[in-house]
Amino acid sequence: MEGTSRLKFAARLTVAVGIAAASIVPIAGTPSAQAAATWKIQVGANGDAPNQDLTLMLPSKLTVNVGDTVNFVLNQPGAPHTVTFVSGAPEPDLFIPVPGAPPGALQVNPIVAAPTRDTTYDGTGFRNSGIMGLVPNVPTTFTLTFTKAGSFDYFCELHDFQHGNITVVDAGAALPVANQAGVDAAAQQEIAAGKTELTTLARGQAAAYPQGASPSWKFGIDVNSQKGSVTSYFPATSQVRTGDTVQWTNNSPFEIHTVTFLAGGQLPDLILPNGQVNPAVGAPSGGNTQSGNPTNSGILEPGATYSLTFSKAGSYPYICAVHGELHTGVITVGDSAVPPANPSAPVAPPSGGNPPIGIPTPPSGIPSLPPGGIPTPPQVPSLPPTGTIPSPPQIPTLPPGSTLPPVPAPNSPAVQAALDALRGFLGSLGR
Ligand SMILES: [Cu+2]
Repeated sequence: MEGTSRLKFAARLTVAVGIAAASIVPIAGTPSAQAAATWKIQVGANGDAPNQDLTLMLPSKLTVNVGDTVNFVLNQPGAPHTVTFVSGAPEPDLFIPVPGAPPGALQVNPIVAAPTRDTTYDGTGFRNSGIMGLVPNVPTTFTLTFTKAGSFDYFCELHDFQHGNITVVDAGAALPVANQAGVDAAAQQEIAAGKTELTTLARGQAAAYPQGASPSWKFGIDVNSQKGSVTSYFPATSQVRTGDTVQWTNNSPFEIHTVTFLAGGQLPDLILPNGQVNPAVGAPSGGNTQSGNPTNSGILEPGATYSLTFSKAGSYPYICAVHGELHTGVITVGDSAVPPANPSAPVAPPSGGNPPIGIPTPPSGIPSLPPGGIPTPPQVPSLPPTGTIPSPPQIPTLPPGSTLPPVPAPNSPAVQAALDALRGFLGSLGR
């Protein structure tokens, strides 16, 4: 079920991003070094529930010998990640302006989307898996042979907190963890800790949004830590009275969501074949009253809120048009259906209630989009009306030993804000 929805979702998106990366030809590298040993790192993992994702490199730290090879293996089909080494250079932007298009038109940066060709790494240059699990033809295993001693950090382009480190020591030197079984055990420990953290987080968030008898309700969307995210409405099921108003707040620091009442209709595609965000998803519609009619919040950026008044008794299922079946809720509306109050008043988004696990605090400080900005269509990264995302002239499969090619600098804070939002946007895709 979980796999199905993730894969289905990834498939929907593949169309658009696939076009952007159409000219990417994965090039099998020529293993050069005689691999002394081959190691495996898992990229990403499932949490305890289908809506819980661990965005981690597993294990986060690994020590190998010079000449050893590491396979970075995507661990969640349909949940995209990158493995990216920049050797101290600036992180490339995930989205870049479309050459020749009006300002605001953005495309996936091929430097990020495509894998690099060179399969060896000596601590210099740019090495990147490409967007595994989303872009067609990008292999879901990224292989690097480490040819020089040193301490090398890497990260995922799609997830803010997903970092790892490979420490390379001289050939023959003793390793802290001597075999793959030990490495797997370390990964399992980190997975277990992550699962515990997310489950605790989900429980805390649920408690922060209790049921109560109030005409004015505050609901939360999503909760994150540095280990992963819980993609849920808080509460997911609830009862309110006729005439009550519910206000949702997107508490994620970097992911987008919607609150979409389909009223029996079909979930619209998120991305249109031409690569644009579907305005039917991205833009608000249907007004602010719910009585069995279709309504849509439009894309809710981090910190954004959306309110609906329920004017008629009934049962109203809703869904996030970004995350699909993985992210749903139900509101039951009735004149006397509200259960006895818990803590009566609606509670503000949690700040002190949760364990101190480094949750970024929404909603203040969250970069909001420039006025009239992204990702609400039609201001969304709109592409030229050619029906496809224009491919950049050439996909930089970087020659061995090369350094990161210059990336177009964001030319304004507005563009930077858009890029940040889109990074979260793409990171949230494929679930
Ligand atoms: Cu969602």
